[in-house]
Amino acid sequence: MGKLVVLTVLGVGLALIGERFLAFRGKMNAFREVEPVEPQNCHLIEGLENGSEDIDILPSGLAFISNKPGKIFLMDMNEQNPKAQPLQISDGFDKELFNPHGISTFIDKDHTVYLYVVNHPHMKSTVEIFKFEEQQRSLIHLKTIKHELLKSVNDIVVLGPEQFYATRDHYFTNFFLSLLEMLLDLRWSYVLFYSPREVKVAVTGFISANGITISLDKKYVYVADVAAKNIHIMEKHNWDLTPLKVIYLGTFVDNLTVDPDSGDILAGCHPNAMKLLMYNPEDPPGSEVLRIHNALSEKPRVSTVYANNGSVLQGSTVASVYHGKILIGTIFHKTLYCEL
Ligand SMILES: *[C@@H]1O[C@H](CO)[C@@H](O)[C@H](O)[C@H]1NC(C)=O
Ligand SMILES: CC(=O)N[C@H]1CO[C@H](CO)[C@@H](O)[C@@H]1O
Repeated sequence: MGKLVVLTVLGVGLALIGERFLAFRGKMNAFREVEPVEPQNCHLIEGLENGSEDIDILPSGLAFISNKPGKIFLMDMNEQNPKAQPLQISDGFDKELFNPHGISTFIDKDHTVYLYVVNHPHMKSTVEIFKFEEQQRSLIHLKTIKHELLKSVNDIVVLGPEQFYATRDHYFTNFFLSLLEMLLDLRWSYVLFYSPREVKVAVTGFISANGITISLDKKYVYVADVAAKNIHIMEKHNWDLTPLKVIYLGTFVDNLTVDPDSGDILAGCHPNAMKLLMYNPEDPPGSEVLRIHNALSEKPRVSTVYANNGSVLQGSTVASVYHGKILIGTIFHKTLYCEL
């Protein structure tokens, strides 16, 4: 009898998982093709062929680009033909294990630039703080932040010295449980607030919270829920986040940045995520960059800045603009520069 119950429960469980998997596959838009959209004068950036997951551009036009084999590159967006150069990284932490993901910059009162980098050494999550030395083109490692709530961290946005929001993209750290979590739409993924004095979950309820950024006036926080294909807009009161609205984009939204001129949100997206999971060089995953105009207004408008079927750029994760120029990064592929 007991066995029968177990089998029944198992059967129902499997059926449920199968149903969810089919729904999930449907949601993955396996066959969605994109109409090509290309701004003017696009070219690929030399030396950034293995992915450039996250990009953050300083008000001065210096772009930091995090890259797969444990490197951070610098590029000056003011140059006619910008080139990417790897930054020297100081000793004092385990460079062999450096596995950079989301990055965020912070400039203090004395104009010193700090770079905060989400690091995944041995599948754990830490946040590394570096001081940027512009003359030497180097990063001086200052500190490693660890905390039990800092798990499966995807991206961060720095608000002040050692104060940031970080997204946790899935709740379970075990691979199969995290897959199940996504299939079952558990929405246990969250945004964490970190400061030396207090660490807390600021807001929860995401299937998979990914990119995070803040509005130009620092009053609103934008979070991409990649599996839900939307962007959550939240109002910031002290460190609390109050959900305001959700903008559905219908594509897998990865990382977010803000246009420093207009305040528009730029979203690096995966138009056909299934092709990312089942990579086929003959039919590669495409790229898509969307601009959300007036995100805070009653009727935000969404336009396509860039779209490609993978023949030029595969698996776009992030797009960052600087006065009429755009840099588009990818998970494992190339990096594209265009004029808008
Ligand atoms: C992608 O688009 C290019 C031209 O825009 C076309 O030549 C190519 O066949 C397309 N590739 C796929 C896999 O559809
Ligand atoms: C800033 C940010 O969210 N970076 C992420 C961009 O997307 C890739 C792929 O999901 C993540 O691994 C990065 O952490």
